[in-house]
Amino acid sequence: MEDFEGKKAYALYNSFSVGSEADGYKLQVSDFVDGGAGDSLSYHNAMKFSTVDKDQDALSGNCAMTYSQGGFWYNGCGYANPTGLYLWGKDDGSIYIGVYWYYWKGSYKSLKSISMKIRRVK
Ligand SMILES: [Ca+2]
Repeated sequence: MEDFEGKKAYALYNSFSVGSEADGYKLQVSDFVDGGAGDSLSYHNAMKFSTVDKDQDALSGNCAMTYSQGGFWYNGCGYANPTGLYLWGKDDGSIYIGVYWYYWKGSYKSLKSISMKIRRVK
């Protein structure tokens, strides 16, 4: 991930998998290794994938609709929001709608980019 000042960091998870459609695309993530970004994804472990029109989060309301504005494995709601609104580095004023990774820059500060890369291990 990268911020608008050109700083970069990453978070590595040695175990990552996504369940079937029937299982709500449930996330299984563990074995975090810090690349400077901190661990914002473990909070989302064992959550199903939610979107505006498919609420499978742990909040009584709908995270994707009310706060995060994206699709993700929302819990109640999230410490990571890579598919949030693109706010060009602006602070979103504590409404949690931007692209953020909480344990790196907080949940108000929107990042320039977050990408997820997955590779098979033996
Ligand atoms: Ca909900």
